[in-house]
Amino acid sequence: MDNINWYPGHMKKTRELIEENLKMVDLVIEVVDARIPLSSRNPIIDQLVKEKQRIIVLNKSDLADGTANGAWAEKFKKEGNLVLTMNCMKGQGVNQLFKILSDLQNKKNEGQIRNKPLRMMIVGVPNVGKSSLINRMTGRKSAKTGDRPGVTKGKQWLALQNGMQLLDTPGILWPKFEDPKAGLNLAFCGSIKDEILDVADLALELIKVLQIQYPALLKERYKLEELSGDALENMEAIARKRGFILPGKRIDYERCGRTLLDEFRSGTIGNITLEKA
Ligand SMILES: Nc1nc2c(ncn2[C@@H]2O[C@H](COP(=O)(O)OP(=O)(O)O)[C@@H](O)[C@H]2O)c(=O)[nH]1
Ligand SMILES: [Mg+2]
Repeated sequence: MDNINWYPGHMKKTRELIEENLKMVDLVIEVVDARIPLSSRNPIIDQLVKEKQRIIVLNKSDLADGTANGAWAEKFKKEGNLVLTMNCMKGQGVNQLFKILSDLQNKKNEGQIRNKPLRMMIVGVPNVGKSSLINRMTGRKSAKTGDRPGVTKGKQWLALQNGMQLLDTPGILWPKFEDPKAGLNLAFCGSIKDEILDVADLALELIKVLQIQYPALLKERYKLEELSGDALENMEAIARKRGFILPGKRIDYERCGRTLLDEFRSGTIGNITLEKA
């Protein structure tokens, strides 16, 4: 996870750097988390990218709801983007991505005497899978660590096997931390530090969402006969089922919360998309 503390001057600088980098590329690959396709977008991404050709990558699609992935892909397409559903951890979708890129490359060089390589950059908020995507595209084991917001001076191009050029460092954008709902979604998905809320409170908020959006998965995973309308009661029922009980028969909310969050983040509860298209 990128531990960046965003402050206004920092955001301004990032914005300027990204705008500068954008001038040099033919297209932008915007990576979002398929479980929270709205919350995981930078609040001013459209202002930044403007009319530049864009590919939206719905990443971590392996953790999201398949039906929702399709609906989000449709929605983003209707808005004029090229869209791709990917799993950058496993490399799923990389071939389709290269196919799209090669079509764009052909379009760029149509009627040209000398072929110029397609140039692109990857942008997104922290933790959506930008580095994983770079690694998949370049075929390297590990891309650069020590990410910086935007992209700093001394930028370098990574040559892809097909001759295209990718900016070596992704543009790291600030998340929607001013929108409380987006903040919670990002925290559920592990994109911002758990410290904003304690683990038990965060898990309780997650239960509130899941008991409405995915009641069957919640019941099934924790072997609950029925769900209460009250999230705290559900959390306590889960804790009892799992034996998260402290001396004096007190509920171990902390341990229960930790388990719930871990199981949600790893996809163990099921394929879940928290935001509907
Ligand atoms: N399940 C799953 N995990 C992913 C996927 N892509 C990346 N990750 C994981 O998400 C975390 C953040 O990925 P990273 O590439 O570092 O994100 P970045 O901060 O945007 O560069 C890492 O633990 C990755 O292994 C994906 O498609 N599916
Ligand atoms: Mg990274």
